[in-house]
Amino acid sequence: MSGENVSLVFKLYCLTVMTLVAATYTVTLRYTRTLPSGDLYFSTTAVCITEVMKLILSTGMLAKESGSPKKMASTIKEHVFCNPRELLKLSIPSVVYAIQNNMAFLALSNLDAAVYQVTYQLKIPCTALCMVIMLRRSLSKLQWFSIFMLCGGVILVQWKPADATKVPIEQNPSLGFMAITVAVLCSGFAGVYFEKVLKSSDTSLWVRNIQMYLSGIAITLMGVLLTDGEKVLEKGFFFGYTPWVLFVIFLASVGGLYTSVVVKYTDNIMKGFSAAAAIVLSTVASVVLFGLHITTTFASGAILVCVSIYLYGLPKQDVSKLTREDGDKEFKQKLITV
Ligand code: NCC
Repeated sequence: MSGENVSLVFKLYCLTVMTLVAATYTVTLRYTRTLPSGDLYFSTTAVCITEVMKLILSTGMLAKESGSPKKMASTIKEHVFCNPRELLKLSIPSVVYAIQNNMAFLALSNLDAAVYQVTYQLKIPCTALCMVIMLRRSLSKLQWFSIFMLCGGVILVQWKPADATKVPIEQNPSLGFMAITVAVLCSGFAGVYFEKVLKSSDTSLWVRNIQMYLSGIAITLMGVLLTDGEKVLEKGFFFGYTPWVLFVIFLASVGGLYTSVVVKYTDNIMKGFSAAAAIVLSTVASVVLFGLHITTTFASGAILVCVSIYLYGLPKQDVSKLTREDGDKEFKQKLITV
């Protein structure tokens, strides 16, 4: 399937699943890190197992795409075993994502999930900046304005008063905010780097994922040894694992794969805009279907999100940037169709 002929319904489906999984992931991860029981699992091992899961799932997807085991084996041989240069190229986002994924655990061990989700939205302008620098995308002043408006809108839409119930663990909010800052920078850089590599050749998404997750396993395993090595040797790799921890790993794996599909068929800025639209639309659907009561903060955020989408899609006036116009029109058209 090429980016052009995949249906809009499929793109919408992937975006919606990605957004719902991300919301569930953050809340569940926070829950598993704040339980009163002393048997807290090692977060580094969960990040590592997630990479293993994503490798297995991507190999399954490649098998489906290849059609025959023989074809799949030759693809893996050509792109993985006989291509150390490409493996090395993909190890860069792999390291950065490994840091980001570990930072999410650190942040959610020290901050409320709602505070985390709101602050994490700074990744929207950060990603746009990376796209301008790394992909040489040009953005008009109005598009920059709309990106910051989107960021503000998503913050308002997701705004919930921090959970005042006392958690039975010690927290360090400064450490939590530091972890979010690092995660925001990592998300912007790694997302755009992966998109650049993916779109600069015809190599299958699943091959790119396999290349990235292979180094991901090695890097996150190193993270386990360096951070929790002694304790893991003493208590075991899977110490403290409960069904909830397995659920976090499942969500992280599925969410990661859907993210890669979304980046393949849209782009990193569109991912931010569409995820925002998905949050707004799903809440509006809940109002219609279940009579959910919406707050003034949500309504103002939703208006900001809609206006920002409209502004981002407006054609640029600058003649020197006409090459981006078609893409922008297409972007606007897609979001209007949504
Ligand atoms: O921050 P975000 O994504 O950009 O992080 C990308 C996540 O996807 C994984 N990934 C990326 C590319 C690829 N080819 N394979 C992958 O597995 C990375 O390892 C990284 O975990 C978002 O846009 O908000 C999003 O947020 C994450 C997550 O909520 C945040 O990182 C917070 O911890 C979502 N991940 C999950 O829900 C599991 C992602 O779907 C969307």
